[in-house]
Amino acid sequence: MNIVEDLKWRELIYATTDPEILNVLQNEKVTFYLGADPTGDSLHIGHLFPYLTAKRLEAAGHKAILLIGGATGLIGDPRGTSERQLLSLEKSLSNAKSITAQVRKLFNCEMVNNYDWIGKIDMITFLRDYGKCFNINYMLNKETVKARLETGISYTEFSYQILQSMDFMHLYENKNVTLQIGGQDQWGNITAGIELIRKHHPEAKVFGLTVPLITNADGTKFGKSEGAPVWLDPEKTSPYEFYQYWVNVPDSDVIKRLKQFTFLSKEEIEDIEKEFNEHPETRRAQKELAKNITITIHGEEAYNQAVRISEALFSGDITNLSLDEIHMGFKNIKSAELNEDMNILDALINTGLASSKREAREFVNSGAISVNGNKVTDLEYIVAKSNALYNEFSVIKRGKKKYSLIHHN
Ligand code: 383
Repeated sequence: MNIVEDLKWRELIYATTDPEILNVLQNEKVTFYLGADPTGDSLHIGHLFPYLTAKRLEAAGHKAILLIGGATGLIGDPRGTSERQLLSLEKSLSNAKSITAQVRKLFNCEMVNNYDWIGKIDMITFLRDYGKCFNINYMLNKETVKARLETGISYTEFSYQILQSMDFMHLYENKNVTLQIGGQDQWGNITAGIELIRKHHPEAKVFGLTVPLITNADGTKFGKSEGAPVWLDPEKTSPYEFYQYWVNVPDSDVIKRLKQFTFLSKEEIEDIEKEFNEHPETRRAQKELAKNITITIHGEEAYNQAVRISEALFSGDITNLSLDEIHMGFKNIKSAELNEDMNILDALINTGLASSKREAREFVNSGAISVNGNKVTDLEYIVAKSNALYNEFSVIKRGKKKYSLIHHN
């Protein structure tokens, strides 16, 4: 399969400004760019999708330039229904540094920061050379601006499209960039850039390509785990949590995600899909997805660790985990603070694993309870600090899936 067939098969193309770009991508080598603003100190998996698409283009022989919006980040791409809070210059610079390092790990390509050219343009040049090329009506018609006319939009955010257009032109003139890619939400900014370039260079052949917005089959927002974004920064989302996110992708989305987020070939994915259709219960599709993407982002070692933590938590025997691994595995699991040793029945109630003494007794009697991997059948059993892992943690497990962590003070 050539690159265009591959992109189409994976459903990675939402729109192009001109279908001619598809011929160009198959028959020529282009230099393209993708930008991100340093609004936070880490990218999340929503960003990852266009970056992986960029990697596919790069693997097909095209040259990628990744732009960090040191300047545009100070202005704010209009979105939603309210104005963004301005970022301080320090915050923007430090975010840009973190994000650059993050992208560097994924990509070994040229990176640029638009602060380097936009930061140098004076007011008069801005209005004469750029502002003059933008018709107000045209600018008002951009979806992101239109969506804000009711609730209000500052002149600052309104101007954003001009800045992103300046980037495209700058990169066209200086780096021979002829294609900008981005998410569906970037369509207005990308097309504005093409218009600007054409006004200054009527002969220019420049293109835009957008990737679709990812949606979950059940209508929930993609890329969030319990309301919080799944970050690429391992300090914000541990590799274990990251792995868990992918391993828990519902059946309805998993084959799509394999196409969008992994570099597995069509044959490999079709093979997984076949097994998935026959035996979805093995969850091989989810495991392959989680493996692939965790290795891409965090490396092989972090992946192995994530699997080890998952297996330990599944079996309830966490005695082989390091203290760090226990912390990772239990980050989102409720822990109970114990100031003194406690009888198992009280501990079950304390951790919410049982709602009454009667229920707690039933669980113990039926053999459903284990502490640190050992089955507990004695109703008088004491959950003691002296038996705790690292003298700090005890894990109570009820049945196959329910756990609770006890933190002994
Ligand atoms: C700035 C200057 C440029 C080109 C692009 C930019 C950034 C762009 C933007 N992008 C989003 C961001 O930074 O705001 N104006 O959060 C997201 N991107 C990518 C992709 C996406 C977009 O970083 O759809 C998701 O990740 O385009 O929302 O010259």
